Amino acid sequence: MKKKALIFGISGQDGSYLSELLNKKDYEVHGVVRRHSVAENQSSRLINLKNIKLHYGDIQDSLSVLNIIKKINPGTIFNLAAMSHVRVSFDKPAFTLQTNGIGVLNILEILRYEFPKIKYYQASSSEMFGNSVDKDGYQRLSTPMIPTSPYGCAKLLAYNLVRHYRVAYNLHLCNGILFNHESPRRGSNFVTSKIIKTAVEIKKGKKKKLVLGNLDSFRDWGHSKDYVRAIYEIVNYKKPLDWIVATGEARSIRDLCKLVFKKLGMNYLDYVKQDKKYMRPEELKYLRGDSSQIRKALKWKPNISFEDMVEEIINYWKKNIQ
Ligand code: F7E
Repeated sequence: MKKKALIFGISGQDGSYLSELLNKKDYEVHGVVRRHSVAENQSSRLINLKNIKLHYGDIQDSLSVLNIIKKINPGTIFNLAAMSHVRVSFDKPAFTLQTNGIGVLNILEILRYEFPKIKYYQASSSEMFGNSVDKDGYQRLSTPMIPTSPYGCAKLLAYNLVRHYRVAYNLHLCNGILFNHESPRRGSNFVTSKIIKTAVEIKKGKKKKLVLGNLDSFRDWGHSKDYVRAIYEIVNYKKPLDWIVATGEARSIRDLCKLVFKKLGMNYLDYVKQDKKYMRPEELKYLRGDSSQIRKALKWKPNISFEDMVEEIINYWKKNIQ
């Protein structure tokens, strides 16, 4: 019999790459989507739709979660569902807490009472660290977690619930603390896609300026395709644990602008403007993850370099902007 996986948040960047990976590994893949008024947007990232079974549901709606799990009886659940935009979380803090925090509790309660054998992966985030950095310039599992956004606070609640339920009820629950990860499928309101898409539009004469917020924060950017491989390994490891997934390289938003505009034959200083509407009430300034644990125990490492990823996203937008 085929192994079955259920993905909450399948319509997002990581959900789409993960479903492709699971298809290749011969899983029967099920995914949960929320209703979207433009039906095409529910599945626009799901390239191989005929191999995926979609179900309507929402992690805020416990009964919908229970019914879907009962119907499918999966061996593994991946929870990638979230309100994933950090800046928007300042505008919708209660919704963010409900979805990213209580939504996770809803799934864990169902596993605890009804399905204690299911393996569970929780999409935790480097945003949980806030501005804590160890003396050597990295974040790792022992780094204090002091989030600087409602998004980070909600993710930390979920992270702690997973750790607590794992021990208290002896469940196979894992946290992957993923640092920023990008791809052509990244939404264009996240900074990598926004910079690259707008720079291509400027190059094609469709826009005159790129308006950003903080240019001097640093992020550790990897490729989503590499990170879903890590997710798969994490949940299938013999022991349920917490893991850091990162490249270990930090670059500023300014560095990214410089690189992208240069690749397109322009100077970013001629086009980039700042506006405080894109600033955050509290900014997370520096992220750089120490992923030595996963590199050693699971032999995981990123295969796609930062430069190649940027090139891939530039080519995607060049092709898709007429
Ligand atoms: O911002 C700065 C912004 O929105 C990156 C999510 O996947 O990764 C992501 O969260 C940086 C920040 O990602 C603009 O202030 C400047 O310093 O691309 P972002 P994020 O907030 O780091 C973590 C790991 C997650 O878990 C999240 O779900 O770029 N920045 N100007 C800007 N950011 C945006 N979005 N737009 C700007 O105009």
